[in-house]
Amino acid sequence: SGGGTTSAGTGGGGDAITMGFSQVGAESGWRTANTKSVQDSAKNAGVTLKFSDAQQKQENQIKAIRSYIQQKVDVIAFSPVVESGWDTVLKEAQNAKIPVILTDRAVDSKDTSLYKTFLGSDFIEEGKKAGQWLTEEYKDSKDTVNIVELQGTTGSAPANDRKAGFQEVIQGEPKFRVIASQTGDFTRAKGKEVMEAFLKSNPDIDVLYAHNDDMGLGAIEAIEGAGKVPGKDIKIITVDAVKDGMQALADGKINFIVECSPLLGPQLMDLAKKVLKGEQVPTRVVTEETTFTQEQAKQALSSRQY
Ligand code: GYE
Repeated sequence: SGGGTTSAGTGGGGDAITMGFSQVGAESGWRTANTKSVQDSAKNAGVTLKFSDAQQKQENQIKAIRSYIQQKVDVIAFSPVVESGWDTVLKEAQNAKIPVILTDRAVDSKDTSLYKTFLGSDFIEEGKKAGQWLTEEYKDSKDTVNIVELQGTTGSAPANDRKAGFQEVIQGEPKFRVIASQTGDFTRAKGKEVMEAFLKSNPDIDVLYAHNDDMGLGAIEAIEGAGKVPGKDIKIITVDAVKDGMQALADGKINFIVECSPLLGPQLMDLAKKVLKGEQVPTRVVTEETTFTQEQAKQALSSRQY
């Protein structure tokens, strides 16, 4: 081939790494904090970031990944909106010899050689923690506990797993009844809308389990609109622990939050560098997280980063 070509190729700057990152969307406070974490840490790590927002649509993510392959980025990272349907595009990346790192959400591909590692939370564990708080809260009660559930985005790993983990813990006790369960797409608007419908068709709701803070916050508006007191008439459990959620917890409108950390950026940049150096990385990196009661939220609020 022709010598001396001065190509404007992306990998021209010696050690500099170019990462293509396909984000789920901007559906929640968690997501906003996650995007900021990825962008800030790319900057700090000297990684050139090509970023795209898929607006919660898988087809947009597939398009973005294909364009990163075409642009010959050094590494592709993405947070898959749903679990299924990734094999073809991941194969394309593999054939182009571009390593892929999953962040935040998992894929259900049988062929685990399609990605190098998966960095994110254990969503089953989060669902279990939500269930454990509930069983403890009602341990002295024999009455039926009517639960409604606001699920995350249909087919997403956190929706599937937060439901499954919760179910696993409460199913041993017949007094716990999930009387309605629907997706609220992880958004405040949809959480409010679906909760309004729940309240209309179920006069006797004791507990709301929302798969994220934002849907819980939307539901609080619906509950107040129906003349009920959130946190008292209807107890509320959510997941994430973003600022607005923590504030509502401290104010007594939410009863318990299971933390899910969006601050994945620094670890992601670290993993990308290692992968590109050919170093061994663990196939699964689990984020460390805690839970918050109302009292703990009051203590923690001022020091929360997101
Ligand atoms: O809990 C929710 C967001 O995938 C863990 O996505 C993430 C979830 C998070 O929209 O708020």
